[in-house]
Amino acid sequence: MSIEIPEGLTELLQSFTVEVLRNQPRDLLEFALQYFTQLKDSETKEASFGNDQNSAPRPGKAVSFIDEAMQIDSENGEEDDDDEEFIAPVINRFIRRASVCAEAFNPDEDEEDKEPRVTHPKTDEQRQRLQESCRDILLFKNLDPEEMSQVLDAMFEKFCTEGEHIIDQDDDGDNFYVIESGTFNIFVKVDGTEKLVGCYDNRGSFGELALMYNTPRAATIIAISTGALWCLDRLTFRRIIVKNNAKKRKLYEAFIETLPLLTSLELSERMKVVDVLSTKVYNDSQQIIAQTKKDQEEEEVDITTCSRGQYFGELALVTNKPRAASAYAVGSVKCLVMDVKAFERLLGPCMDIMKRNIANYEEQLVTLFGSSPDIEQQSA
Ligand code: 1OR
Repeated sequence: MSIEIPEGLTELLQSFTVEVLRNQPRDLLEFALQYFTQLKDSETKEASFGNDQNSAPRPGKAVSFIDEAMQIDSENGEEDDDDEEFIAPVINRFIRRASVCAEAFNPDEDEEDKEPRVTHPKTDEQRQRLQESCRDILLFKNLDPEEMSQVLDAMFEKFCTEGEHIIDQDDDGDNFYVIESGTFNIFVKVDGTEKLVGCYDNRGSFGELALMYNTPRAATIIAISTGALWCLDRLTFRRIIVKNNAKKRKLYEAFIETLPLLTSLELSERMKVVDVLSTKVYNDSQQIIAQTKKDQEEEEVDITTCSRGQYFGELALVTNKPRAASAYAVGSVKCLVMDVKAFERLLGPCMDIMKRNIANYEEQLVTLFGSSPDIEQQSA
């Protein structure tokens, strides 16, 4: 007699087990009660939360957290949230496919390590193009040279035609993709209808989520031009990238817990933030972000200084407008950086805090100049 395992049971028990192991609760029954009640609550919210704001495709931008040995500032602003004129961006945690299991990898159960290494031979010219395409891929940034070289060896080229489905939502994950050229639309099903939520324009990467979290594909990706992709197979991705992320989680877990911005996220969501962060180091005076459309004649004015645990670079992503200010390193600075797609996917629940802080920027500018035309425009 065969017994049918209900759909979702494995993932449900897996994610519960992960949370138990993480939290080591003394009263397991009480913990289970809380865990499943919360899960049910968020499912109810998911069902009732509409998403009618469309996200325009955006150019490559990133948000940075400062991770530098300085004093941690307390959370800004006590004032109430008044949502009137602020429109949160599309990102809606409730419409994205729930990836129940945030636990990416258990290094002790490293069955993938026993698999033979994958190598796709390449000409010098191919390898050069590949290296160039992978230069800004955040998921590769924390790899050591040996790991990076194994990743490059394993990658293979795929040319695509206009209209080709590279990934279909709900399929199993096979490869991770790095874009060399071409434009690709991102669709996510909302109430059974496919909705365009973004676009990759000749740069970036996709297809990491299903491989990282062992979940079905969270979006459909369709080529809207001819294009060239570099693909990394699932096993190599897990053996190197996911394993590396496990190390990264250990390294940044404590720091992430101190960030006021992320307090609205659940633990598993905070861990997903760690998974997409990479580190960037800047020397004294080096520019970190550049104000767009700045009048060359205009002199720059020092508005504020951010320190450990604070963040910047979110305004342009939240408002989908050009960068409103430049940021420069004061002394040696280490930032944790997240790209715009991950920002949209993961930080929706943190909007209230960002919104409060954007209001603070306006106050600062009004104090300095008597008005804040740029930011008023941006947050409108
Ligand atoms: P994957 O392995 O699930 C589909 O396969 C890929 O689309 C996914 O990994 C991401 O790399 C990529 N939500 C989910 N997946 C996205 C999204 C996304 N954008 C790109 N992918 N959202 C759009 C954020 C701009 C959230 C929509 C609510």
